Amino acid sequence: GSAFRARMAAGQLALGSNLRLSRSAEAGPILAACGFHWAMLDFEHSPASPHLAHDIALSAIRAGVLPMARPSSHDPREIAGLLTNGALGLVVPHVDTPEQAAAVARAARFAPRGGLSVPGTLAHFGYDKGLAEACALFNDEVVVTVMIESRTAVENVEAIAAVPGVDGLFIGGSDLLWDLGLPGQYGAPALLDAVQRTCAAARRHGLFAGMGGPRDEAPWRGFLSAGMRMILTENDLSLMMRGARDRLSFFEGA
Ligand code: 3PY
Ligand code: MG
Repeated sequence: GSAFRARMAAGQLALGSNLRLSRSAEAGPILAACGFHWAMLDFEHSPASPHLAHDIALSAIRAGVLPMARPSSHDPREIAGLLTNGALGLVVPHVDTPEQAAAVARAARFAPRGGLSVPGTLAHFGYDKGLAEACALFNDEVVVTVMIESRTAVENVEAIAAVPGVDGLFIGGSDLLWDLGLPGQYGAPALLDAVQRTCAAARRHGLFAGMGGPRDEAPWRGFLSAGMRMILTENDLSLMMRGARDRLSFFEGA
């Protein structure tokens, strides 16, 4: 996570893709070759098994792509399974309160900074480090982001940003727009307002802000100028469909 953190500290963009389909350890090196900085291993909205955290995450780290897992819950046991098997970051869905943020932040680091259960071996940094050294390094390297994706979360965003151990705030545009009664309306002023509030809270507390969302460029201009830096560009399914449609339309028109 140190290369990712350096990009955030310098105000640069960190570009990621959500992996919904990819099940192979090739995913990380492929994303690296395309210029991506991070990947989201999605366990909330994909049928992937937690094996993915091991198979994809470790090769992604070696390729220079930060593997961030999105768990399906806040359960510390699920979070521990993902992090101790290879993921080096979290994008935790539906964090609405500072209490929830504090609990997931604790679940993501080893003592004394948290309550993450210590495995026999931690493979993220190679197999030559002692366990104590690897766990201390993990505590510094892991990147913990919480998803702001409801009206309640936006109301609490300042308090959530103040929670120790939270590194970034990540807006879930789809869920937030649904909660606002504006499904799919990425150009809605209410979303830009939530983005600006989230970016301002992040700045005040030394965090970074990120989001995923629309295909259109117009809303992105507002989100980027508000300070969004950790960007979920799209997912492997949509990338494949877009590439396939481009290619097929060439042959259909030939
Ligand atoms: C959302 O938009 O709600 C997501 O969870 C993904 O970005
Ligand atoms: Mg969501």
